Amino acid sequence: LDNGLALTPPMGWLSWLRFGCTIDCEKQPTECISENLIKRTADVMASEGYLEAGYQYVTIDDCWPEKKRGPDGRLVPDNKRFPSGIKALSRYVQSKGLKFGIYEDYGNYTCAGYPGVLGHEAIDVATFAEWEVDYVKLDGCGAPDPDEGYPMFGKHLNETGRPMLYSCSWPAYQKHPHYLAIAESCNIWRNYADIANSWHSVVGIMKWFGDHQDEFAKFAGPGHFNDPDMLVIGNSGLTVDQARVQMAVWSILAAPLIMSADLSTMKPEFKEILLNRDVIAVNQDVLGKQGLRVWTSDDKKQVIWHRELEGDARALAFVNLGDKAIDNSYSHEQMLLPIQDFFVKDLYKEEQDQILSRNDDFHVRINATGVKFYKFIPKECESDDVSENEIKE
Ligand code: A2G
Repeated sequence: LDNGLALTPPMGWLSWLRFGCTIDCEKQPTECISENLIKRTADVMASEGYLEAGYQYVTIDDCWPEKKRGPDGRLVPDNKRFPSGIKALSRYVQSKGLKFGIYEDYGNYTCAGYPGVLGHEAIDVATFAEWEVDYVKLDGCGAPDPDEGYPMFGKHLNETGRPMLYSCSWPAYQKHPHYLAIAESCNIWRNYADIANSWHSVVGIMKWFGDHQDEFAKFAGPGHFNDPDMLVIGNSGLTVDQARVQMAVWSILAAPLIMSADLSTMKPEFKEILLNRDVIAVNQDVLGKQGLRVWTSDDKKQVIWHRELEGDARALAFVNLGDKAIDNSYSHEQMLLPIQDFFVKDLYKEEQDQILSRNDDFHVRINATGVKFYKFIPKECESDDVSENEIKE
């Protein structure tokens, strides 16, 4: 969508994966979907380096409104959980230098049974603009005709004159999505099933994105990106190695980097992954070109992902899906690299910078259910990234 937003994949936080539809604030005061949760999250994002690293949007997913609209037909937030109202909350979030997002569904009800948009398009969009919302996720449970509804809702958004990033769940509810139309109407769009708090789920999404990449990778670019769903990193379901895999592959995919964890109890080893500047720089590369799965071993356990970056550089993720460490060498051809010399930087900084000659294979050792993630910079067009003397010996 050409609205000036999401020129690189949006980064932020969304409540769903971690907090779901927890609504009993008496029993679960720190877990429930409430203004306290959003404020607490915004505070940490602004004060602990997330905003500085690029994470900007704080978005409430499902289960925020009252079950019934107000007498004027407007959506109203649950008055126990959002006593100050949404406008005050968006102001609070914005006062921290962050941006504020909200969720609705293009059906009669949201997936969790809260009021949906059907028949209320104009008034809901006007309400969001009045609340100074910066980001709208529009889900698709019970959507009668997504091909008509999503562009129409987008037109309403546009007519408010307020820039609101438009996140569509449109293709996730279709067998044969019309990606050209989707990319014209939406800034980001969910292609596939919801992510869950497990390695199994992350592996399933990576496999699906690889298997189907020819259908939609080409529609990614500045202003419009495919969305494989939230980062699981920081929750119980992924080990540190597995979290590095998700962060690397999501960066190759030019995917939105949307966290969904309790930032106030985030362990340092996961925070370090989420804040890795070199990895984020791959995700945020200005070309906005989505990377591809370029090689899979016969036993399907080794996978190479490859993304083209500005300045003819490439990011390559060597993923080990198996439960034993791998030692292997790969040819330029397997890695889909042109036959030339490269500077190679390990983006998780376990290894020293190295040089790969045009005549050599590239040797990689990968932990079980882990990744090695490198940037390959063509040697002739030496960049500021790596200078000769940085590469000692
Ligand atoms: O509703 C759907 O399952 C959403 N999926 C999920 O992300 C979450 O918003 C949930 C809330 O009830 C898609 O948007 C594809």
